[in-house]
Amino acid sequence: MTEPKTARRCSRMRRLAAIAVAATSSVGVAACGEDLNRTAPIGPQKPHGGLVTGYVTEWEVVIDQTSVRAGDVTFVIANTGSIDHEFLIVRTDLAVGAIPLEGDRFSEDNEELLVVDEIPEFMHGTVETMTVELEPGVYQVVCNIAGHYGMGMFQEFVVTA
Ligand SMILES: [Cu+2]
Repeated sequence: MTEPKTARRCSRMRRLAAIAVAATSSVGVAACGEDLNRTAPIGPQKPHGGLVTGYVTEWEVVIDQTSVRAGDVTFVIANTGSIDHEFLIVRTDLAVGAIPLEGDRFSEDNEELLVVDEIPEFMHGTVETMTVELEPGVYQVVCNIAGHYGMGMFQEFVVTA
């Protein structure tokens, strides 16, 4: 039977379409849904990953959900402040806000953390989007421009299996 193969491909397309829908506005994706329902009577699987929207400003990082399931996670982040900021995803078991500073920022070479990905410094009044595949773990989303982490630009972020 070729049905499982079709379902798998469809599921992947649905996930990609879901991200596109969330990140932009609306695109029709009905065709796959019917197919999937027919081959998977227990109902469509919840897609992994997700969409996180938020903003950076003086002096905080705010996101609309602090926990998502592992997978492709799209961040849509606005800089609503009056100066430039950046948005780093850091995997670490260090307590939120407690990454040791060297001077006025933390070392991104610190062995106790891993900068998984980042939206580099971007202008106030602009919005940036980044999609990153995240494994289960504890992360912090932060700004590490000189002085900013110490001023409070961090937020815990958890990825579950
Ligand atoms: Cu900043």
